[in-house]
Amino acid sequence: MAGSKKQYQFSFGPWNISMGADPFGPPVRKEVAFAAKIREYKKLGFDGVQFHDDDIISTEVGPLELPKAVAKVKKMLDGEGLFPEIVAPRLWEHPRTIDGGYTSNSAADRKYALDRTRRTIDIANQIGCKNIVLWLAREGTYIREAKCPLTATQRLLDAINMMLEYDKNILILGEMKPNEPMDMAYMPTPGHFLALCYKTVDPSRSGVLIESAHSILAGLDPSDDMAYALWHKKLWSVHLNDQNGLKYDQDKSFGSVDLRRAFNTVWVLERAGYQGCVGLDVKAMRTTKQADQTRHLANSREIFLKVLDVVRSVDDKVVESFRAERDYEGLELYIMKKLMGK
Ligand code: XUL
Ligand code: MN
Repeated sequence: MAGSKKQYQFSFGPWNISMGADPFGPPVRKEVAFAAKIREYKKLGFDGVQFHDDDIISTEVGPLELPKAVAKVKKMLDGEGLFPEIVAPRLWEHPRTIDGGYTSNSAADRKYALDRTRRTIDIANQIGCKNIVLWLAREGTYIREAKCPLTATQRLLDAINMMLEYDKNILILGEMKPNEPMDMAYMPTPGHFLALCYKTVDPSRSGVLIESAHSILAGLDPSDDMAYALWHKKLWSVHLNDQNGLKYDQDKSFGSVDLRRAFNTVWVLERAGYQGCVGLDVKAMRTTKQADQTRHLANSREIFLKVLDVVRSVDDKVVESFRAERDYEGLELYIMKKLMGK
């Protein structure tokens, strides 16, 4: 029944083709122009583009010129047969977001964050995208006493409600991460955000995007996090990648650290009938040469598809019989042999 198998669609963001700068050293690869990046997608087997608002148009563009500027990018996507999967307000680079956007102690800075979010929704509308992703990068603290955590929670809910009311068609996808850049984030895990979803003015339009590395950084297993959100029918996108323990956010190629963890992730997505895109939020190693700067994307996609083959070769009846016998040693060897191709 090969023909009836689900075909996954893949996406990534322009930031995933990067110049290799890190906090300790400058760029090591040349900048690739936006249009050139867009031309890479289909060649690499990708269909969807993930955007920040300022990936589409500069923050300098005023409201009158906005439709024309966005139309230019939409035309570029149409020309390549690509679709915009998500748009996210980049609320962590501007001087007004130093102390957070929605949870900043400064009323003027909170206003900036809300205005910029409305503009992001306008951009998403113009480009034909309903998914608004919120990575709440600076919505947290370096020291606990800096902000009132109760007020911050309410401010986050008020901001999401503002978005849902501003546009009755958009979906809000929270992308949670426990730390970095902040010491502590107010919404450290998808579970936290899911609880907030049910308090919004429209829970049916409030959900999550889960990134593997972010779950790992929170000490959680990405496949369980994703399964939990899938059970809530609220997993609307993913950022698959990998992470070597509790360090800085590494965005390693999918499955490159822990193949069994990757297997469990794909197993959960496949068995639950996940409908979203397979987003790959992966970063090239700093040592990668210019000519290889998209290899991590192609590799991650290939690893996903190979792991999918493994997942599809697992016999549910065999799994169920091991479970019925409480023979988890046997089940473990069965899965390990699948992963080793034996
Ligand atoms: C940050 C992160 C971001 C978001 C998009 O860790 O994952 O790239 O995915 O804003
Ligand atoms: Mn991400």
